[in-house]
Amino acid sequence: MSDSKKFYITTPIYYPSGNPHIGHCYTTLACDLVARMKRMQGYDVMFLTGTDEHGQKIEKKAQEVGVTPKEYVDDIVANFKKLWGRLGITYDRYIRTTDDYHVESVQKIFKELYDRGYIYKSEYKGKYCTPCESFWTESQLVDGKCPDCGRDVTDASEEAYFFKLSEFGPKLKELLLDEDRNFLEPKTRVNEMINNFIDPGLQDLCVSRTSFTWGIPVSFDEKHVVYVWVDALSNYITALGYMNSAYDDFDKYWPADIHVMAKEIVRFHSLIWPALLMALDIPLPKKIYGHGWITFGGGKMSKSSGNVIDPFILADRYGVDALRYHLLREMPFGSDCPYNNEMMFNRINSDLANDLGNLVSRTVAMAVKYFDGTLPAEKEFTDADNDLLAQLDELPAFVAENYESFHIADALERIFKVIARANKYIDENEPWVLAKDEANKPRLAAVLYNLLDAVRRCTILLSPAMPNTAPLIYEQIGAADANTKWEDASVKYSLPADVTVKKGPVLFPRIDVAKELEELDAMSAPKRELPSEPLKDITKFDNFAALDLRAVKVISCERVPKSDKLLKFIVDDGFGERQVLSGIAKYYDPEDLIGKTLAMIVNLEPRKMMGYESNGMIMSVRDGDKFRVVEFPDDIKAGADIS
Ligand code: ME8
Repeated sequence: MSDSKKFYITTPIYYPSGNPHIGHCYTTLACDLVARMKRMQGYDVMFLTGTDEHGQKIEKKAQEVGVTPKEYVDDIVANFKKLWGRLGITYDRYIRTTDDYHVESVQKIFKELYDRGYIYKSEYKGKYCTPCESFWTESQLVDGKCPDCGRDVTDASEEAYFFKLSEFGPKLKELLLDEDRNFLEPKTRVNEMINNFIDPGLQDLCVSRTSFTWGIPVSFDEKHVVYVWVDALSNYITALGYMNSAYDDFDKYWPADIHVMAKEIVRFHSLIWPALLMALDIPLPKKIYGHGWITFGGGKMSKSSGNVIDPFILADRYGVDALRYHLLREMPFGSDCPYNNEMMFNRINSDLANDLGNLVSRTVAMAVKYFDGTLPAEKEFTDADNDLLAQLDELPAFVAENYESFHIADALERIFKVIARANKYIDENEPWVLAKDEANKPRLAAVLYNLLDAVRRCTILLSPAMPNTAPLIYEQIGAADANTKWEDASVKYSLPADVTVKKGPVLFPRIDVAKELEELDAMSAPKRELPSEPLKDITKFDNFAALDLRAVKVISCERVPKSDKLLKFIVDDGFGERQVLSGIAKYYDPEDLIGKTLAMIVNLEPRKMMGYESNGMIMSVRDGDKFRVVEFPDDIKAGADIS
């Protein structure tokens, strides 16, 4: 295969600090769509995704749940891979930054940059939270305090290595402004990068830290670990075997055709990454594309915002292809897109069930009804076919261009316009009227053949978005699996003249929007953990009024000898002292209760326990399998009645 027929596409490597969500799905699906199209066009594709597994955040998360960072990420990486499997993502390689070969390469890259004079040792100054052992920048602080624990931070510094990013301003500006190159899309991001970062002056970048250990050690100074971006960005070349022997594809696939990501990390990819590559004397990637965010209730959907809609549930309930289509169809080029389930259901109903599903089922049903499923070879084509055919002819180039430039929603919209045109063609040509007269059979056959061929051509173009649906449609329209090449979408009438159709199941059942919304709501409502004691029967107010509930002060408290359950109290009930027993010895040190103001039922009949008389009952509340006394503040007087 010639060099020009290779295509290298990447997603960001995601942080496995939490499970993947719909936001990660969009980038990965968009790349999958383009990778699939390129393969259909005969390209040798390398589609890379993976996970960015080092750093302080992951170190802390692992600590919180009591596992090693590697154990922590292993679990989440398994979920990423499971989700990509479920969504039919056809990545060719999955890189983990904890993979040995990546670690080895990053150490070599760091050393190389140091040897070339682009990395130097200095001091990192920041705001330090001592209990969290974390450095923060001024902008990360929340009200001037540690964003993690809310405590005060102090000015501190640590030894660190820096990358001379400041040297690259002019070259980066030239790169971003190069009209022929079109390095960064969408164009609006170019101005953002220049106005906000390059023109004010790029700062050198801190590339090592000593305040945490979960990272790649700097080979020549082991108390440092490589900090974030040199480790993460290098994945795009280490995964091809750059400075390691795990793979041997660097010369074949580099430079990347496109790095895809959302807008918040465009800065790193369009400034730091090219600067690192220039410093290493490596060719730059051809393009960076920063799409918008899938938002939810106004903010970026993220692991920490707790508003994550479970892609597994959506795929299981509505089908992988419906979910794929919806996400790809909804996200406009370069801007944000709100996610909500109702929009998805409406989209499935209108585009997939109504337009595409109906076109396929009506066309196949008519071929069965009027020709027993096999069209006659004799057909009468007329000028009435021209408009539909012209639209089909223009479609493949438009879709290819727009898929490749990540105007995916526009491409899909256009395909569905042609599908709508085909539906209209049915109404214009009224096959049910033609069928009434035997003399019209050749015309009727031509109408149905045009429709089947339109379905075939549109399905080829849709197949990168809906890879599971395409074969089902091919089967129904008698195209079998012969139509998997992109160029077949440009070929008119490639179905056999006597094509045989086959009725199949409904492709996209209509969704009852109100009912589904209700069911999803019920699923996402937080599950209540019911108390272990069920509610008792209703009782009369008098039964309550008969109980005398008071605040009492604990004068003394000690364990009952030979009992591991009972504590013996002397309490002041406001009128005098009395002795009372309570079965809470397992949960308290007696000394801790002395002086406390507790709740007590004071008019229960006296009872003997372990030889001691108990005059009343101290009230406590269940806390899991423990009990805690009900307490009042100190200023509540002994004997105060509780109602
Ligand atoms: O930034 N809408 O990892 P990350 C659209 N490890 N896309 C979204 C999204 C949303 N709501 N949420 C996430 C990192 N994404 C680094 C990257 S690359 C060398 C290192 C997608 O787990 C989108 O692609 O925070 C975004 O850029 C990426 O996930 C951020 O993933």
